[in-house]
This record gives sequence, C-alpha cells and structure tokens, in this order.
Amino acid sequence: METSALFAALDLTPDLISGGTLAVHSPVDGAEIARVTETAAADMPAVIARSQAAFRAWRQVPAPRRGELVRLLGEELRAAKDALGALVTLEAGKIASEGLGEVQEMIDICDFAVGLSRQLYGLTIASERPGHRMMETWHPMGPCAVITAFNFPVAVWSWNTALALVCGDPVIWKPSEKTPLTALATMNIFARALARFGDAPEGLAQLVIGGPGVGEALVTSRDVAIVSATGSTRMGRAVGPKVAERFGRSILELGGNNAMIVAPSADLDMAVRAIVFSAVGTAGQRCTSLRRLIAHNSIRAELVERLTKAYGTLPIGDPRHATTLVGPLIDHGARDRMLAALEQARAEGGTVHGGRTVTEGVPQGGAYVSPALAEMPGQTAVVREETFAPILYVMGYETLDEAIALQNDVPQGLSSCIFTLNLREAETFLSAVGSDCGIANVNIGPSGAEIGGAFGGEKETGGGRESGSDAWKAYMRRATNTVNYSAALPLAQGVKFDI
Ligand code: UN1
Repeated sequence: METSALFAALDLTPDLISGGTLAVHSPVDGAEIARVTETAAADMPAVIARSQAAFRAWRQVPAPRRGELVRLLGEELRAAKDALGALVTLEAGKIASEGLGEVQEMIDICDFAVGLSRQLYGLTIASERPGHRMMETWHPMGPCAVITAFNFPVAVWSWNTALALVCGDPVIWKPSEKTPLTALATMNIFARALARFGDAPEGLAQLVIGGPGVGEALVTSRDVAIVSATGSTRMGRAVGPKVAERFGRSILELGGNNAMIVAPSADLDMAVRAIVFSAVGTAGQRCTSLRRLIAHNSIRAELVERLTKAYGTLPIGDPRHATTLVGPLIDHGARDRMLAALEQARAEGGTVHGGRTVTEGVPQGGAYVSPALAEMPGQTAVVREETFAPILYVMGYETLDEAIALQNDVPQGLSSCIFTLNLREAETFLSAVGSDCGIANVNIGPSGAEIGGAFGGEKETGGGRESGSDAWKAYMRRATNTVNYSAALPLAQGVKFDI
C-alpha cells in the first residue's frame, strides 16, 4: 500500500501528521514521514483531570458493559489489521508478518479482556466468627498511565488498555517518541469503537506525545493511580522510585537478557529454528529476544556451525518485502551501540561472526546489519548487559547446575528456556532451583509469548505482570469485606472489650 493510502485508511489526516515539532522517520530508509504535534507539559494537569472525570463515570458502568467497548475495539482492530500492521512496519521497521502479528496480539488481548469483564472474581473467605461472612471485592483503581517503547509500539498499549478498561480505569498513553504515528492510528481505531459504543465518558483513553516533561507529569501525579511502563532498566530506575515515593502503583516491564540452554539430548533441528527466530526476529529488538546461548560442550561446536550457516543465508532488507526476515534497526544510534558491544565482546576475548553494517541490497538510509554470533570465553561484562540488537553470545557448559547458574547470573530476569528431551533436566529447569525468570519454557524459544499468560519478569526486569492470567488484579484495588449478620459483636482473636 502507498504511504498516502495507508495514512488515509487509518484516518491519519494532514492535521495529525504535519505541522508539528516531532519529526517521525521511517527506519526503512530514514525518510521523514510525518511531523506530529507534541503535548505541552503545561497541558498535563488538564489531561489528568479529564482522566479523573472519566474515572468517576466509568467506574460505575457495569464491567460486562465496559467489556462491550473492548469487544468493539477488537472488531475495529480486525478490520484495520492490514493497515495498522503495515504502519507498524513503516514506523518501527518490523517485517510485514511481525507487524501483522503485533496487531493480532492486540485482537487476542481484546478477546481475553471481554471474557474477563464477566470474571473479575473475588474470594469468599471462612470467618472465624459465627454469623459473619468475609469476602474480597475488586474495584476500579483510577487513571492508568501507559508508557510504551518503540519495539511493540501498539501491542503493549493494548495489553494494558484492554485490561484497564474492563477493570474500570481510564488510560493515558505516552508512546515512544520514535513511534507516535502508530499511536495516533490506534487512537483513531479506538475512536471508531467509541462511536459505536455510544456513551463512554470523554477522556477515557487519551494520548500524549512528547518527551520527559510529559512522562514526568504522569509519573509524579497523585491522580494517576497506576503507571505501567515498558522500556529499558534505566527508564524503570527513573520511573519506579518516583511512583513509589507517592505510594502509587507501578507495573514495570524492563530489560531482558534471555537465555537458552541447549542440552546434549536436544532436538537440534528444532533448537536451531528456535534460536534463529528468537535471536534474529524483530532484528533482536524484542525484550524477549534470545541474547545468550548456553550450549553443552559436546554439541556446542556443531550448533555454532549450523547457526553460522543459517545466519549466512538470512534475507536482510526492506521489511515490507514478503521474503525479508531481518529488517532494519530502529535507527543508526542502535546500530552504533550494536557495533560498540561487538567491539567490547572482542576485547573480552570473544570471536564474532557477522555483525556488520549492510548497505547492499537494502534501502539506503536505514540501519541494516547482519545478525551476530559471538563465541565468548565466559559470561563477561558485555554479555551481562542488554544490547537491543541481534547479537547472540554463545557460551559452553558441562553440568546442568552450571548452566542454570550461568542462566541466572545476570541482573535481568525476563525470559528463559531449555531445549532437552530429558524429563529430569526440563523439570529441574522449571523448578524452584531452576530459572529465576518470569518466563521459563521447554523446547520453545524465549520470545513470542502468547497473551494468555502473565507477561513480565523479575530482578531488573521490574517485577510487573501484564496481559493474561490474573494480571488484571494489578489494575484494580482489592477490598476485604467482613459482614456481620448476627445479633452479637464478637471480636476477632477472642479479644474481650465489654463496655
Ligand atoms: C516486548 O518486547 O516488549 O513475547 C514484548 C514476545 C511478545 C512481546 C514482547 N509477545 O516476544
């Protein structure tokens, strides 16, 4: 689709995409594709006040009715899937099928949240006192700020927003400054759902575009009950303490440094496919991307040989072409950081395969690279850092204990996996003495998680959980209720206090 037709299909009218101060460049060729208007930091109090007003109305709407809005959003996303997927490709550089996959993730979470809107269950608890009943009720919490990164420019908003809306919380979205267009397009799609829904309060889902001033207002305001932030650990270090200082609630999904252990019994054909997809997919720019390969010494050389061969044939180029598997990095800064990390890997004793700038057979102006494999003598400093690029560090191991120790010995704790056909190894990896990550898989790579599970991780990954399972509880406040239907007033713990 031509860019102008794409913009038209997503209602990206000239007033939205021109005349502003924020230039948007496509990573495909570096060309400027829009100039969008930024939200002034001075406007933030009004934005937050609108969200509070929306909250007062929305919390009274029955949850299944709130779910109806999310159902309509899912329908509108289905209708707009091709166009929004193509815009993700244009603005974030993801290959076509990953752009579409991202929108599919939005649709999936809408379906999940619609069902959830009738399942915001609380417990009934046995009271120790006669004639008493205890229960838990879950109530809307308040405005939820959603701060998202460039690499999943729209899906992360949807994981948060679909849940927040059914839970009764309005949303204020601050997307990455690198990807405001997909955010504007998503808001237009949401507007279609709102129009069909009819009577939602104004300001239920708002978009703010801008830099630190705008983010700061969301993070520090006592009127923003929840701050859900996805991005680097550095960003989380800035956001987390500020939210904590005002006793706000944060949901942090930060850096990952995800590993795969490949055991001697592994199905190597499957492992190779999983490794290539998870290390190279999205040009290594997922927070779940595979960054560390911990291979048993008996199969390590064979694995590296097979991977080097597979890496050698990867189609690198224009992400809009159906055959491309590796698109551009988000920008030249990301490319420079990748090359610097590889330089450091060499200095730390690594042998690097690939990892070069690619200029032939690719659109000029984009930051194209060949994915890198770096054979490392151990888990050196560079291996312990998250570099948002397709670099896979390879290390060897002798015993499973050693492999698990290596897997856990990094500051981050998002995703992990083991390839083995040995039941003892698989179960040990998943057990209390196994992987310390929020996601631990067997015979499947660390990336591409389904929305049905809770998504997030431990340690420097921030501890937040989004998406499926009972992640919805983070978007609501829990009240413990005790009801006395007897004619007496017994005190708990047998305390006597007769007056
Ligand atoms: C991210 O990179 O921020 O598991 C999220 C995955 C995707 C989400 C990644 N479902 O790879």
